[in-house]
Amino acid sequence: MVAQHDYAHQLLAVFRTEFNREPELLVRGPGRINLLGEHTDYNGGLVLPASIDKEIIFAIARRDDQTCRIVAENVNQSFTFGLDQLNHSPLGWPNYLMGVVDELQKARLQPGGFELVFGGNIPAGAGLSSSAALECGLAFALNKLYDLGLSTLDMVKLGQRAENQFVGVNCGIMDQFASMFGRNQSVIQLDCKSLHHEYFPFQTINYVLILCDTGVKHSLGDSEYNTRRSECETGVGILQQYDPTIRLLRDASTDLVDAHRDEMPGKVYQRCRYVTQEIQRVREACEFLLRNDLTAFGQKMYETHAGLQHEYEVSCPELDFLVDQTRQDDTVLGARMMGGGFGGCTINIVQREAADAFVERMSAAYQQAFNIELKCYPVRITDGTSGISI
Ligand code: GAF
Repeated sequence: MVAQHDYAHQLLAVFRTEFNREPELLVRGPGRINLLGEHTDYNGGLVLPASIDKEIIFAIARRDDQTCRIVAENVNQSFTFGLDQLNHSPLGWPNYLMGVVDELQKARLQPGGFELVFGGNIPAGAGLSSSAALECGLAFALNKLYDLGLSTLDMVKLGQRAENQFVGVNCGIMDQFASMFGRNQSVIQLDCKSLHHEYFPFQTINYVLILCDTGVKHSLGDSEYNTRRSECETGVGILQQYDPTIRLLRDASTDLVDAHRDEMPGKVYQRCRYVTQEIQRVREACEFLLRNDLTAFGQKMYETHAGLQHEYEVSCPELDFLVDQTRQDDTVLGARMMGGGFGGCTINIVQREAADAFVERMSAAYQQAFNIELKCYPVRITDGTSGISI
């Protein structure tokens, strides 16, 4: 993969060829990782994501009519739509962009047409939120170009609504928030109920974050995601009978969930218990970050994985295998599955000098067990969505 600076030049060249002019603006929209706090966002709980150096770059300029012409450089596809003709596209990627335009229009903001070339280095299907990067990057660009007056938080919420409503994926707010609000060398502790957020230092001088991509995406992922959401809502409904102030699972403690175990279907109890414990884990893990104790932090990652595997049941054999491989490895501080589950990546904190050996070992073991080539991505925590100059 070419360096991003070179890649931005490449996009510029495509823009000039395609549209015979210069772009007015270059924007980078990063993907995200999540260190802890999985499946807590839609329960109003705490998450701990960060934006990373896997990103989408946008070269964009206004048009003085209602036409939007877009080129997706990575896949060598183009798509044109009118601002008053937002019809779902079987190509997939245009829907994230049209979703943003749709939400702007619903908010009675009127961007004009535009010409756009975008592309980047976020691996497809790895669960690094290329969708949030697309939504946030376009919202940021149109907000700037058309002076729409949206705040950063407005753009986060707009991106999430685009995904929920136009794309039809019922995600929480974590991915868009991380893509927009990321900060270099920090993780964001986001309270998904109040949307209050705080940055915690994540210094990785001696360590490197490595994502191991299973290369699988089991098809039951989407339906199980929705099932988990409704199991959590069922749990809230039961707890509410005893404490009407409980609106979301984040309002309940693990003790309260335990106290009402007998009133809950077994699976609902398991889900509620995991979520309340996971929220508490994020709180404790942030204390470790303040002390720069990545060893203790890493143990929390293993606890999260166990919860996701056995109680929330969103892992899969490939993810469990990759996490198990690290358990006896004293160059790894922590590992767990990351994101919605049923495939995608594990996230690992690995000693920097042992990183190459780690990748070699993991790749060989995975190849032997599943006959799939393991892709590993070392990632750096960066700032969130912003304009760039080259
Ligand atoms: C997916 C969703 F998009 C997020 O909102 C979040 O719920 C995550 O799964 C699980 O933590 O990435």
